[in-house]
Amino acid sequence: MIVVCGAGGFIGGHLVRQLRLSGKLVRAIDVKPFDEWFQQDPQAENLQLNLSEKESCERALKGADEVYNLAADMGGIGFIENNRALCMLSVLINTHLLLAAHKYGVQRYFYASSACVYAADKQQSTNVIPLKESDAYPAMPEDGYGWEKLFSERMCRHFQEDFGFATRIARYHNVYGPWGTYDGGREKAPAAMCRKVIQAKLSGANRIEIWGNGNQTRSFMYIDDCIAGTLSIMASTIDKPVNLGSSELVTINQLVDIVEEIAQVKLQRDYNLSAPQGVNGRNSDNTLIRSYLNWEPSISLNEGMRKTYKWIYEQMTKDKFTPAPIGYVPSTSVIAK
Ligand code: GKE
Repeated sequence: MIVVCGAGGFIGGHLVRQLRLSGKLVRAIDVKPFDEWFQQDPQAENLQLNLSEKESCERALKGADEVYNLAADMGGIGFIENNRALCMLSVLINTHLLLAAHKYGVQRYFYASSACVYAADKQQSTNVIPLKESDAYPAMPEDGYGWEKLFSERMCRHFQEDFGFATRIARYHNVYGPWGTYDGGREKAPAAMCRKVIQAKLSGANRIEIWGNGNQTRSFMYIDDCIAGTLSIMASTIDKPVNLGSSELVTINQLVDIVEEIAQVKLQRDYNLSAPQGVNGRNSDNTLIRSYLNWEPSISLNEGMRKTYKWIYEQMTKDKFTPAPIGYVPSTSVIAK
C-alpha cells in the first residue's frame, strides 16, 4: 500500500494518478472535502483526514509500505509571506506522520521539501548562481515556510538514522502545470500570469499587473518532470536532500512574454513594487540529481506553459471546475528504475 498525503492538492493529485496508472494500490489523503480535490481517482482509497492530528496520521499509515508526504499549508509568495505561522504548523503533519511511519514499520518515506530552504544571501542577485544542496547552510531560509521545510528535512534525516527506515527528500523548485491553483491567493507566478493574461484577453483590458519590477528570476518545473523525478528519487539510494527543479532560468518579464505569445496578445505591464516578491533570483543546480539518476527535469517552459495556459483557459471559460478526465496520462513516462 502506498499512501499519498496531500492527494487533493496539485502535485499530490498528479502523483496518485501516476501511481494508479502503474497499477499501485494507493490510499489518497487530504484535509480538504472531496469536492475541493483537484483530482480524485475513484480506484484509490480516498480519505479526508486532518493530518496535523496524531490519531489521523496513525489511521492514515496503518498498513502502509511507502508514504509520500506532500501535505502542507502553502502557496505562492503571496500566501507564504502573509501566512508564516500557518506555514510553520505544517511541522505537525510531518512530525506525526514520521511517528506513525515508525510505529507501523513503513519502509520508505518521501518528504516534499522546497527551494525556500535556501539561504537568502545566496539569492540576492537576479543573475543568480544556481543553488546546490549545500547552499542551505549557514541557514537563513524563507521566513516561516522555509524554516519549517528545513527543520522537517532534518527530522526526516534523524528518523532515518535512529529508526532505520529510508527517508527521501526532494527540494521542489516552483512546480506548475494543469490541475493546479490559479486563483484565490495561493497561486504561483506561472498560473497567475496565465490567469491575468486570460482575464485581460476575455475582458478586452489592455494591461496586467506584475508583482515587483519583472526582473526577478526563477526556474519553473513542469508537473510531469516533478512526478517523474519524485518517483525516481523515492526509488533511489539518495538518502539526503536533492534539488528537483528546472535549470531554465527566466525573468518574470520573460515568463509574461511566453504567456502573451501563447495568448497572441500584447499588454501594458503595470509593475506593483509593493507586492510580495520573495528572493531576487533562484535557480536549481542539477549536478547532484544528474550524478545519481543520470536525469534532470527537461520539459521546456514554453511547452509546459502551453499546456498550462490551455487548461486554465478551459477552466476560466467553463462555469465550474472540471476534474481530470479518467484515464488522463501525463506526457512524461516515469523514469524506469
Ligand atoms: N504568485 C505571483 N503572482 N507571483 C508573481 C506575480 C503574481 O501575480 N507577478 C509577479 N510575480 C513574481 C513574484 O513577485 C516572485 O518574485 C516570482 O513571481 C515568483 O513568485 P511565486 O511563483 O509566487 O513564488 P516564489 O518562487 O517566490 O516562491 C515559491 O517557491 C516555491 C519553491 O520554488 C514559494 O511561494 C513556494 O511555492 C515554493 O517554496
